[in-house]
Amino acid sequence: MNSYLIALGSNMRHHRFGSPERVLQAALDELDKRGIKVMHTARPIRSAPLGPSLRRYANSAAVVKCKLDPDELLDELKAIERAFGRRSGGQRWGSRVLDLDIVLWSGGAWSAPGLTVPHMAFRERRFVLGPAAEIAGDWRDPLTGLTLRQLNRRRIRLESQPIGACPT
Ligand code: A4P
Ligand code: MG
Repeated sequence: MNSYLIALGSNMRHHRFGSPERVLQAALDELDKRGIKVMHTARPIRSAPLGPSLRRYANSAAVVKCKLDPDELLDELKAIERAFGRRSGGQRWGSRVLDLDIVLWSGGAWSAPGLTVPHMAFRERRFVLGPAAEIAGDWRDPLTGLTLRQLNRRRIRLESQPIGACPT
């Protein structure tokens, strides 16, 4: 069995499910329906958009278990994004009904065209680290050796530095 930490994001309403928070809950239900067992889920947070989109996001994280390898899981996640009406193409980091990213994998690192685990940018993103640390604080990032709790604290410290301050 593989365990994964998945990041969920939404900043558009869905015609059937409704608000971004409800979209995230519906996506978790869909994972379960597809045999991807949802073990823990973080409370959704609201976050200011990073990038060109103007709409605020709902973000969350989940620990899931399944037999799938990372590339197979990514195929499932993309199929769910499509089923929720997400279209490929469009503006990078534009608004989206649903975004599902693989952040961590119990097997460590995976690198192939189209998939890098750990997710390349997660260490810089409070909207990923906050929910992730809530449900899997002791999980270690294989690249830095730091736990999600440590990465989240570090992220918060960096953000509270006064502008121009030089960390020692
Ligand atoms: N890909 C490579 N590694 C992974 C991975 N570990 N997990 C590839 C998932 N996908 C991975 O991703 C583009 C391609 O990355 C995929 O086809 C896959 O083969 P995508 O999800 O289709 O597109 P994207 O999300 O626009 O691109 P990207 O670079 O993954 O963006 P992010 O990192 O997901 O950021 N602001 C707030 N507040 N909250 C957000 O959730 N999200 C984004 C998107 C921007 N601003 C945000 C948020
Ligand atoms: Mg993404």
